[in-house]
Parts: sequence; structure tokens; C-alpha cells
Amino acid sequence: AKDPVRVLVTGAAGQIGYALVPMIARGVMLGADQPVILHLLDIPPAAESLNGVKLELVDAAFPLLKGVVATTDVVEACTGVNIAVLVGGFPRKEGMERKDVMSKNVSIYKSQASALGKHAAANCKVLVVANPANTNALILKEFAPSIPEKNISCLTRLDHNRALGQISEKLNVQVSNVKNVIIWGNHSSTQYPDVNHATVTTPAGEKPVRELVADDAWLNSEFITTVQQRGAAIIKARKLSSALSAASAACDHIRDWVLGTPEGTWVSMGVYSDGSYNVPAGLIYSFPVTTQNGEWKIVQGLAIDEFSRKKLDLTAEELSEEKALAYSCLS
Ligand code: NAX
Repeated sequence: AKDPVRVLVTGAAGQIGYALVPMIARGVMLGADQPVILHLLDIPPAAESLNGVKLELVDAAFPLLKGVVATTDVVEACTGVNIAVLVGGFPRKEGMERKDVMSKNVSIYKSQASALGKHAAANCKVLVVANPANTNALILKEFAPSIPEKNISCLTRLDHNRALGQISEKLNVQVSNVKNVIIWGNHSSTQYPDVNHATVTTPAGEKPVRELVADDAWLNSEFITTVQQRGAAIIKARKLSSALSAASAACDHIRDWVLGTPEGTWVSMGVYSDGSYNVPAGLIYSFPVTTQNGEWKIVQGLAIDEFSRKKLDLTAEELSEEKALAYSCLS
């Protein structure tokens, strides 16, 4: 039998945490043959509710779940973890300035970076879900110099999956037959959902989404805004933000990162920019990536037309501004 993998979930008493931990314990994230030990972190006001989650995990009698560490101590939570999914953060409340929210998250991510850097297992992979996800991941990278930048990422897979879902609904095809959409940039409303290289598997072979949809007006406007604003649509309908879809996307992100993407398929991940596609180096930016042996690689050589170029640049500009704001909170 395989040794258990230790998976940290921060913000585990929150609503994404509540949807995510049973998925991990069932093998959705790392496979049906991979035992796990869950490390759950939240803050002291949520300690009782966190303990309730632990009680329910015991009650669910998951065969793959070999242990639960539920704690409000960052060092205890981070010790020995192989995978860290950082969902905890400070939400923007009504009337709060952007800078105040940023400042709270910068201090959270700074301290978690240092705990992970010192206490996580070697080669720990980190996924930041909490917003502002890209910039929180960047702060983490800055303050955890012992964690290689290739091991730090943020979640844009939910946006990627939303784009697949929209194409599937539009064409009335199975979502599993749609692939290679791209989310470029920030996990925010400036992200650019790009279908220019996306395809659908049909009985007659693989066809470009642009050819099948044959409605450029829809693809160039409504499709993009629907994906960009899907989070707000969920809040409007549910009076709560996306949780099950976010948890599922976090599992997809880690599973593909660890177990690899199928030949010919790419996914979107927020990763440290090396300057590919003329995106400024030093931002955490969502790119199309393939993965193999636990490592991602940015898909190279895709043609970027003028329409796309503007959108790639716009979301990069927003990320540069967020980065500047985050740094201004450090001093
Ligand atoms: P909740 O408010 O339900 O849960 C957040 C939890 O984090 C709470 O239990 C809170 O006590 C805890 N927390 C706060 N500070 C902490 C700290 N320093 N250490 C550990 N835990 C801490 O929010 P939820 O709906 O679960 O969303 C969590 C985060 O995901 C938010 O930042 C949200 O904006 C972000 N999202 C990101 C998405 C993405 O695709 N990247 C999509 C979904 C979601 O909106």
C-alpha cells in the first residue's frame, strides 16, 4: 500500500473547505488508491466549527483517510505537508478599501509562507485559492524562498472549467468532449477566457470550437463576460459564493499537477511568469500548461491575435498594479 500523503487545507471551517475535505478524503484529488492525512487549519474564532468538520470526517468513515490534524496553530498545520491548498483568507467586506483587504492578506500569506517554508515536506506543492489568489501566491513565493517557484500556483481551474461548461451548453455536447480553452491572467473579472485553440471531439474527429459555434459575436463578447462574471452570478443566485465548483476545481488542479495531463490536452494554472507570451516575468499569471512527472510547463507557440493580445495585456496590467499594492503593504 502507498504511504499516506499529507494534505493541508487552510480555511477548512469555511464553505469551500467543507466541500473540499470530503472530496480529498474520497480520493478525488489524489486517486482512489492514495491514502491521505488531512491537516486542517483555521483561525481561533472558527476553532469549534473546525472541530465539527473533524467529527464529521470521522463519522464519514472514509477508507482512504488515515488521520486528521485540526488546529489553529500554523506551524502544526504546516508540518510535514506534501500538498497545501490555501483557502483561508480575509474577505473583502462592504466599505473596505482595496488596500486594507490586501494588507490583511499580505500579512496572512507572509506568515503562512514562512511556516510552509520551514516546516512543510521537501517538494511540497502549494495551491492558493483565497483571493486575491494570484497576488497571495506571489507573496507566498516571496516569503518562502526555500519553496521553488515551480511549486507555487494559484487556482484558475474554476474559470477554465466554467469556460468548458459554457461551450458544452452552447453546442449541446458532453463537457468531457471539450478541451483546450485557456484562462489567461488574473483570477478576477479581467481574466481572458480564450477559445481560439479549443476543440470538441466529434464522431468526425476533433473540430475547432470556433468552427462549430460559428457565432463569433457570441464567442467574442457574451461568452467572455459570462465566464468573467460567473462568480457574481453564483453569489446572486445562492447568496453565497461558489463552493462546490471551487472545491472540485481545486481537486482537478492538484490531480492534474501530480498525475499529469493527457497527451494533447492542456489546462489553466496560475504560475510564475517566465516572460512567455510577453507576459511580464515575475507575476503569477494564468497560462495554458501541460503537466508531467509532477511538473507543469507553459504551452508554447500558440498564435495570439490582436484581440487576444489586448486582453492578455490588460489582465497583466491589473496584476502589476496588484503586485505594487501588495508591496506597498509590506513596508
Ligand atoms: P469562507 O469565508 O466561507 O471561509 C474562509 C475560511 O478561512 C473561514 O473559515 C475563515 O475563518 C478562514 N480563515 C481566515 N483567515 C485565516 C487564516 N489566517 N488562516 C486560516 N484560515 C483562515 O470563504 P469561502 O467561500 O470558503 O472562500 C474562501 C476563499 O476562496 C475566499 O478568499 C474566496 O474569495 C476564494 N475563492 C477563490 C476562487 C478561485 O477560483 N480562486 C473561487 C471561489 C472563492 O471565491
